[in-house]
Amino acid sequence: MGKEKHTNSLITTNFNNNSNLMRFKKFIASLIVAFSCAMGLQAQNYPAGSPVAVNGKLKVSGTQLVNACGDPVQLRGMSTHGPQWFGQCYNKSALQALVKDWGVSVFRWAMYVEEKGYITNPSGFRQKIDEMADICGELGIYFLIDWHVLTPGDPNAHKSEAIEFWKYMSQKHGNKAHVLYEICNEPNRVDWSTVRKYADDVVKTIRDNNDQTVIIVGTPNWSQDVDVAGNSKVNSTNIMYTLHFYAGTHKEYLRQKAQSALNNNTPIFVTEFGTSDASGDNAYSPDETRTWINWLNERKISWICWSFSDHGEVSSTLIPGSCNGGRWNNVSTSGQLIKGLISANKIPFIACANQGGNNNQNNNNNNWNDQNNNNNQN
Ligand code: IDC
Repeated sequence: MGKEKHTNSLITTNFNNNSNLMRFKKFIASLIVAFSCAMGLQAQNYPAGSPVAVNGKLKVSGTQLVNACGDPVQLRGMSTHGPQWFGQCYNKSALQALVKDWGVSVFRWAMYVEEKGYITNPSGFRQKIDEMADICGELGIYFLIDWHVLTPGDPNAHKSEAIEFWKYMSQKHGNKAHVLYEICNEPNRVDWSTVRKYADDVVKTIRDNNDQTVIIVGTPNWSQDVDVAGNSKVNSTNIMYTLHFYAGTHKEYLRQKAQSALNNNTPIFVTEFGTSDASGDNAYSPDETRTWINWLNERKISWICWSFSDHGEVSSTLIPGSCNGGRWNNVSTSGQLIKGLISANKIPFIACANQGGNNNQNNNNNNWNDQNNNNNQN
């Protein structure tokens, strides 16, 4: 044996030693993972025909969100309310219904920073986000992690916590095709140069770990000043800017502001809107909501509705008590409207091969949500 060892080549000799062989295998495996990550790929298998399997890792081209092949993509979906208050609304069964019955392609996690949110229990909330990211991945929909800056309105107030949070998230989820980032929900009472200082640092933190994932940056005035942000853009690729509207408050003038931002080559993502006024609880405005949604659909701008919760305020889409009973289709008046709008005039996804998901399906995959919607329990 010993003699044989010495007569073999160094590599073969090492293979005679089990622990070295294991180490070599691990090394090769890590090389494969590193190579896949570098290519923007990931090992996760998304369900055939699902939004992520069809589109893969998203990017930004001009003002447009595009799939891994560069074809335009419009995501439509629902946002949580504050998970610190409505945790019972967010679990696998809820997500399955949102995918199957509502037809969402994106789910947003509104991680309130204050108001009994993240800073009260960072590791607990991080763990919950990890779980939700896994569930969305299993279902093949995009998952938007929202650092929900609201009070105070200056995102720099918790910048060190934000940096730590995004470092963790970008290391943990950065190379998954389905995870997107929103780094400050609604800056308010601060100007763009102040928000931009925060954005520059957080974007750098994220880009140290992944250089591709789409990052959506909040804009001043409760994410209405997309035109102002567009005049002095964040210096990185795959950046979009947040536009929010509440149909009972924000109307044509805000669409005009958004249009001027688009004209100035500013990519926009509506990560939150409501059917009510800005309080979330008055002035149900179905006609203005439809006007907005038509406007967004015409421009293939992605949108997410506030909120998937049973809070009982006008903007919440479930009737109070629904979550505890797991009645995910027990919609409020707003919910009825929004559920219809998610499926209406859907812009078909264009199938994209070899894009980082397990895209082994054919062009029928645009029927994915339609088929699912046929199972609607309502
Ligand atoms: C609102 C909730 C409401 C809650 C309040 C404070 O609907 O129940 O009491 O937050 O936490 C936003 C914010 C979003 C607001 C929503 C409606 O992003 O957190 O939720 N809104 O006021 N911007 C404009 C409106």
